[in-house]
Amino acid sequence: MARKKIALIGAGQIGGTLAHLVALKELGDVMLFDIVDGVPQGKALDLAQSGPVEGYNSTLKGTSEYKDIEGADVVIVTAGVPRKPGMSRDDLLEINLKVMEQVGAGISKYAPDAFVICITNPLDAMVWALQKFSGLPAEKVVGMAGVLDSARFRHFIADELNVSVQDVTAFVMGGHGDTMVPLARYSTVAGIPLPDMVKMGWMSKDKLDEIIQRTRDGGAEIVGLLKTGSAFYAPAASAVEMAECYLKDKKRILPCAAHLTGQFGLSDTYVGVPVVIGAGGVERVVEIELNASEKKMFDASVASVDGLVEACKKIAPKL
Ligand code: TXD
Repeated sequence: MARKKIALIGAGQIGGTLAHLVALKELGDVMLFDIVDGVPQGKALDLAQSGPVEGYNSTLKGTSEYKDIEGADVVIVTAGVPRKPGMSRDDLLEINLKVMEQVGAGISKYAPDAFVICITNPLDAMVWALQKFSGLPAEKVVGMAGVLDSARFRHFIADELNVSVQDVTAFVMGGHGDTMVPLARYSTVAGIPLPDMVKMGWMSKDKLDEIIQRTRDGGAEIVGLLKTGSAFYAPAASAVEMAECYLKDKKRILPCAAHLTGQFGLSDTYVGVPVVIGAGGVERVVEIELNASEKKMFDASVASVDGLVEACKKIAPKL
């Protein structure tokens, strides 16, 4: 069986880590793409040279030409610029929207059958635009945020309770950002919902609320520590998990920014919801029931995503 091909658009912090993880897990051969000539080539060569030590057989190459992503089975997009001091949210939106236009054209021309995972911020608006620019079926274009946000939630809970992260599941919905909705009721320790853990005296309600807030601020906490750049190890691991589900038809249920067509009362919106990921891409949206306060938080989160999408439409009227 021929190896799968994984194209990584953007060879920065996350792109390089993605390449390493894909090779370590032998998910396929890697084509690392960036507009900065030399960086994807240099990172790919460095990673290829760790192959003999690690014992992986993936082939890693770097390029600055879209034709080299031809036939990719999976494309993971991290291309874009980060927000710099003095740059407004709209400035960032405008720049990264142009990047999505280029990337969408490249994917549409050379990898129209790929499963595409977008990571670039502002995530929910960028994945929405990338799907439109690429013209790929919406079930084949998803955004990565929920897996990362719930991994942060899981880590904090496991750390607090001194239990294995493997036994903690967590659910985070909504847009990626301050308005994300961590759902305690649907998050569990060995199947026991978190509110029950509070009742059992394992954790105070205040501590749980503090962890929920820390999860919401998870990205900013890391930016604050690193000072330059944002998180990249956990974001890369999260996207690789999504890619693996698709390539191995695992049908796992993961929170992803997915295209909604009526679910949760929303249409033509990308927002974080639980979905089944398998060989068909997003095979099903899991429409869980939200209580009144959860619904209020989710609606507020959707409204902030809508605001970004409206701003995109103003910048690029053809969307
Ligand atoms: O949960 C999530 N979705 C996120 C999102 C979690 C963490 C970080 N998140 C966002 O991912 C972050 O705000 C950025 O928008 C992306 C990528 O983060 P990374 O840390 O990898 O950024 P880098 O190191 O700046 O890498 C971006 C690369 C860089 O090498 C640029 O040269 C390249 O993108 N770039 C391009 N590549 C291809 N084509 C174009 N047009 C282009 N423009 C810049």
